[in-house]
Amino acid sequence: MALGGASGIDGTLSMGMGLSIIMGRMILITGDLALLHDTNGWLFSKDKNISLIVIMIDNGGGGIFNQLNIDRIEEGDFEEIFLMPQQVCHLTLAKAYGLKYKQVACLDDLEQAIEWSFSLSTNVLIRVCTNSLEDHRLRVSLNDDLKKALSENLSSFD
Ligand SMILES: Cc1ncc(C[n+]2csc(CCOP(=O)(O)OP(=O)(O)O)c2C)c(N)n1
Repeated sequence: MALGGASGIDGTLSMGMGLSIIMGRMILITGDLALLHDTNGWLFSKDKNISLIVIMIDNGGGGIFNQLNIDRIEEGDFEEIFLMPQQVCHLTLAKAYGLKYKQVACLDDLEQAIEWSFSLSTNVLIRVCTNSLEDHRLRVSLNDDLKKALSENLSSFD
């Protein structure tokens, strides 16, 4: 089962841990900032048998804001106010909590990392690095292609 926080970024890890206690192994897909907001959720690991696989998409902060075209705001620093990139190393943090962790080097490695995490039956952190600007451009281009394909198909019904 996959779990994703739809709105607030606080407490996503704790919610995943809680659900995993009741329902067994599951995957939490989270951003690097959201995870940082709630790493103490891993304190639940102590003396409990929890298998929450955390797949963290690390794009160096709140990459979602790159999609809103608000980089042209008149005042304030977009990076400081919205992206908020942090210096904390999530893998070192995971180690401090006694977790197993893995860095995924490329998308092809992701499947292997997930298989590895399934073989462990414990809490795991998998870190996947992406570039939020490139991700945004890819989404826009996929969106444009989809619109084009749909309008071509619809016009063939005219
Ligand atoms: C409690 C709370 N504070 C602030 C926000 C505003 N907010 C929405 S998304 C986001 C950044 C999330 O960053 P990250 O977890 O790295 O995910 P990404 O943007 O890369 O998808 C913030 C601060 C929120 N939704 N909830």
